Amino acid sequence: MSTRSPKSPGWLDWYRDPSVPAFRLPAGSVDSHCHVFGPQAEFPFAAERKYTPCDAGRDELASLHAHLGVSRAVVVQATCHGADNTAMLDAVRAAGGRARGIATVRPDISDADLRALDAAGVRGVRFNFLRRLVDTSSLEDLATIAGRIAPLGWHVVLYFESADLPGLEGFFRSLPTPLVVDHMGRPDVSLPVDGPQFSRFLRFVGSHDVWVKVTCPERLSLTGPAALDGERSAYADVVPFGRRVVQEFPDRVLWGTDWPHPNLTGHMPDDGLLVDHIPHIAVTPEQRRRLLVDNPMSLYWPGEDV
Ligand code: 0GY
Repeated sequence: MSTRSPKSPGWLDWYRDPSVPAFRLPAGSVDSHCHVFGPQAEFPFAAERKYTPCDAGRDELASLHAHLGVSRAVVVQATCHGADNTAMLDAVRAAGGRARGIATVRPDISDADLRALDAAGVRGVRFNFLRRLVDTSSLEDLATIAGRIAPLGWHVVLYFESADLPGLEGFFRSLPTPLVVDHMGRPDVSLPVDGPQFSRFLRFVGSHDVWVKVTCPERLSLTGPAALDGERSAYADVVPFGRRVVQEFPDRVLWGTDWPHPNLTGHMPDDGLLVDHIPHIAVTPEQRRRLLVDNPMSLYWPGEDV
């Protein structure tokens, strides 16, 4: 039995009453980046976690997706659950084939356990380099994990700060799987979109088998959610970055909500507003269809119809 822990100080709960987006998601749209937290009483958080969130379970995630018009989901293991993937797997199972999972595993995981994860719908592992979230495993351990999962056809999801890319890029290039980068590599959006930092990121993406999640404008934005010019162009300072990635790599971009939005203390986004961000970064119907439907289907449900 676990002891129930209080939320981390300043923790903001997810938005309870999201607006109806003005932008209608195309049929078959996929949320390629979301999490579940607990519920703690059923799925205790890991002892080594760096934060204690509010509960945000699979049923609440399903309700949000129904509200927004999302058809399928990729549930990414949240760091508060460590390498205990049971809450994430429960959410994937409950979706009956319409969800996939991204797990956290240790290098000594057995082949049988890896196969069981695969059968349950897991298609990748996440390597997290944010020290505020995890005590990152050694590169040696991560390379071992990548070698173990490559035969399954899985990919590695990378979460890093843009300032850390120069030091990590060589390691990333050595990995034997496709790579999927969270939140556009967390650019500093106060810097120019065509400046050295983001240009380096785009070169990395262009020179390797890298997919990019154009996610988390709310996490990256300095201007925040206020609508500008009477339009719902919230998070306006992030728009040029998302738009640039979508234009350059239309076949390798993914979109997601990041619900229930871990570790936000300034403001909690209205998930409806996040959907309304999409047409600002994917400006043509063709770009939107690839971002929301074709790309995630080919990565997570290859060969399946929408
Ligand atoms: C995200 C971002 C964050 C947290 C986690 O697993 C997590 O705890 O991913 C963050 O705090 O930046 O992708 O949800």
